[in-house]
Amino acid sequence: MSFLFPAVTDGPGERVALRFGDRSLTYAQLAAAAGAVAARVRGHERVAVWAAPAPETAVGVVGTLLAGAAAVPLNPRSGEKELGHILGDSAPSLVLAAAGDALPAALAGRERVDVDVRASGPVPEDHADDGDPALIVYTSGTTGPPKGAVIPRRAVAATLDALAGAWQWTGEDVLVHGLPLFHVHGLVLGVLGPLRRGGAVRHLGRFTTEGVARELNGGATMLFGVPTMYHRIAEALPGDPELVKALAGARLLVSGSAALPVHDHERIAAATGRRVIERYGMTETLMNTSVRVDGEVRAGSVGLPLPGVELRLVDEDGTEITAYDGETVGEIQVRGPNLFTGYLNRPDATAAAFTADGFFRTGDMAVRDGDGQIRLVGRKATDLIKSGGYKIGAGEIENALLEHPGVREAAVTGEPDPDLGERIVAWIVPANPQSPPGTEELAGHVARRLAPHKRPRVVRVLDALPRNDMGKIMKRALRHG
Ligand code: MCA
Ligand code: AMP
Repeated sequence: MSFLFPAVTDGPGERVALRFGDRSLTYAQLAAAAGAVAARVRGHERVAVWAAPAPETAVGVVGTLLAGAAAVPLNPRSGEKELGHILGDSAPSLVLAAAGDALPAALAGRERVDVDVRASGPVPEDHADDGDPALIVYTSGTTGPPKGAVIPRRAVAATLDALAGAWQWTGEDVLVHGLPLFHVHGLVLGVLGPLRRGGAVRHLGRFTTEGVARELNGGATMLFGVPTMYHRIAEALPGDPELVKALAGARLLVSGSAALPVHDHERIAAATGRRVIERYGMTETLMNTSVRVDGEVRAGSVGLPLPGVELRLVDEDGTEITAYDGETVGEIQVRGPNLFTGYLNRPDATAAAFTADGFFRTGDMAVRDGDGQIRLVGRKATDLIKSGGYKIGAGEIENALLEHPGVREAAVTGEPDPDLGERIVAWIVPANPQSPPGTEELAGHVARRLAPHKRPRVVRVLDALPRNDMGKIMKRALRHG
């Protein structure tokens, strides 16, 4: 395990590793508390972690990794259907949570271990193989329920070390963010990243521009966020000199999970003199490309392939595009130590995701500029929506909507949104045209079954959905106005 987090075992013991609000843990305290978790987890294969924005989540995941087991982070806001699916699919034999956390009924029959950040146990010897699973992270596809991406330990190490090079990220850095801890961005980059470097992370609990200003003005050096967060920062900057000062003084501002609008990039640059760096990744691949801290920063560019990542663009027939012309569009395919090993229990989906020569098909469309920098231009599948940086499959929301008694037919699309990037729009044919269910009713229904971030923001009622001769819904015909 010293392999993943040398600083936890041999590092600067008295230095602060984690801070969540007014609760903080030094490296020595983290090692002791994670050691205690590891003693309970040893011998288990997969362990669920109730991934609230709290130090117990970090201690639970590190303890699980110290024990050589795999952690399955759970969104504490997951609805009953989504949670039921994840638990049924990943079959964790333990659930780790903070002592005070009230867990939902879906977790009732499972053995629970309370994570105590003041507990103490020895750090076990590391017997894990670098191909062993570290994390199972659930991610949405176009149809059906989310799939569990099995992320091996080597991928975590490879991606974090590649980013350290690109960003000159060291143990001196103090990261601030308010990202959720059940996805790669907040958990792998945002928590495991600082711990691998021997640095610190300060989590905001929930994202606010005030929190960002306070922490960056109070010693934090780096900020990670999704574009929605940078949009809210860009909106706040003109009236907030503290925020201007905070961003201007930061060593590094990084955006990812979705495209950062050029307008927001430019507004932040104009107000603070700082350019936000973009990196491009996926749950299945961790990080593929990044702008380098010592390289040229161009709005809209996600930079160069990271060391160790083989990246190619291919056209419709799978032929590699060799042009560096900034205009020939192809699908990004990647290969390297940063990749997942497959979708849990889904050999069919795993096989479909890879080419014969072992490249992962990202489904992201891009061009390559003259200097090799990658610019993303869209996605292959229109049924994948990115809202607030969360990936959301249209199919899973349609299925949830169809379970509402007031809905006869449903189709879900994403529409441009200045704050969220895309907003989820539900087009429904009501069971009773006289009394269609309203937006709040359907949003609440989806939030309770799946998760609040998957709820439709807009509901549009139609007499019939546009269909082609085969009966397939023509989503492109579903446009407002
Ligand atoms: C609203 N809420 C509801 C309902 N409506 N709850 C139940 N039922 C409802 N009908 C609650 C929400 O839970 C929340 O509660 C509050 O109302 C506001 O919700 P919302 O409007 O959705 O939140 P927001 O403030 O607009 O969120 C914006 C955000 C968020 C903070 C930017 O979208 C976010 O955290 N995004 C990050 C996504 C991310 O990390 N993606 C990484 C995956 P309360 O007020 O209590 O909070 S991509 C990835 O990992 C790859 C590898 C990569 O490249 O990074
Ligand atoms: P997820 O499956 O939630 O991990 O999301 C991965 C997807 O987020 C990628 O396939 C991209 O479509 C998108 N993404 C991640 N980073 C960026 C970025 N910097 N710019 C544009 N899209 C991004």
